[in-house]
Amino acid sequence: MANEEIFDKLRDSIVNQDVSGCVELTKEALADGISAIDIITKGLSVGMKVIGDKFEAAEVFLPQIMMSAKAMNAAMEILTPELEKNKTDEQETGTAITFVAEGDIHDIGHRLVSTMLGANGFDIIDLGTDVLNETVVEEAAKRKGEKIILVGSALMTTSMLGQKDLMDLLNEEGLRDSVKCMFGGAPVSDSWVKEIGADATAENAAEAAKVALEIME
Ligand code: HCB
Repeated sequence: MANEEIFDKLRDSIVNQDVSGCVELTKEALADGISAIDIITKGLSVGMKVIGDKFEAAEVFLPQIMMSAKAMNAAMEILTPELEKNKTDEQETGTAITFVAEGDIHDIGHRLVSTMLGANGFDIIDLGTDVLNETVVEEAAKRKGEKIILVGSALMTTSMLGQKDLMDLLNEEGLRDSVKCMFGGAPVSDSWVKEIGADATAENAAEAAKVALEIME
């Protein structure tokens, strides 16, 4: 099967909530020599975007999205060890404190970004989902003086607003200059990141790792 055909089938398996089909196709794609990151960005994530758009258009409902997420998670169980295989043991890369904004439980992209940062030499402190800004600031304060990057995800326009509050809180606590701040998730844009005074954003997990390495240099 040509790669494009496999990517289309991976996308469709997510859109059609075909959990076992998605797992089989993922294994097949790996066996064909396609990289885990391409399987995710060119196949599975495209499917998640399509199902999200269908949800917005009221063509599908929450149970269908949950099944699509189940298919994505099943594929990620196979792909995560592949992503970790390329782990570099570089010293001094720094620590990434990763989290999903308060009120937001979308964690698929967050876990993917955390895995990719770990594979690129960062020590990961994963605070999970629905995280209070105060918790993030507390973790950053404990490590003042170390090389730290805060890596926040928000998938909803509502939870994204909390990123501005986090930047304000870091400023109030005198911590802004001791950490780098990168935010991402579907609604996060370059202009938003500039507006709130953060350092960077990234479209996907591979780019997030690249950008994080650049801004930590
Ligand atoms: Co959810 N949901 N959802 N959802 N959901 C979205 C996010 C909508 C956009 C769908 C839509 O309407 N089009 C929408 C938000 C609308 C808005 O605010 N503008 C929405 C809504 C409304 C809701 C509920 C409120 C629905 C309801 O209950 N009525 C509810 C909210 C629950 C809550 O959080 N309090 C809800 C629930 C769910 C689930 C539980 C069914 C499920 C989540 C399962 C889980 O994560 N464990 C879900 C899902 C799966 C989605 C969509 C379909 C896919 C999200 C996803 O996993 N994408 C999403 C539609 C969409 O995003 N277009 C929809 C795949 C991953 C790989 O991509 O964007 O998360 P990603 O991450 C990328 C990228 O952004 C970047 O790298 C990642 C990897 O490549 N990145 C970073 C991420 N974080 C980064 C950080 C950095 O520093 C840098 C880069």
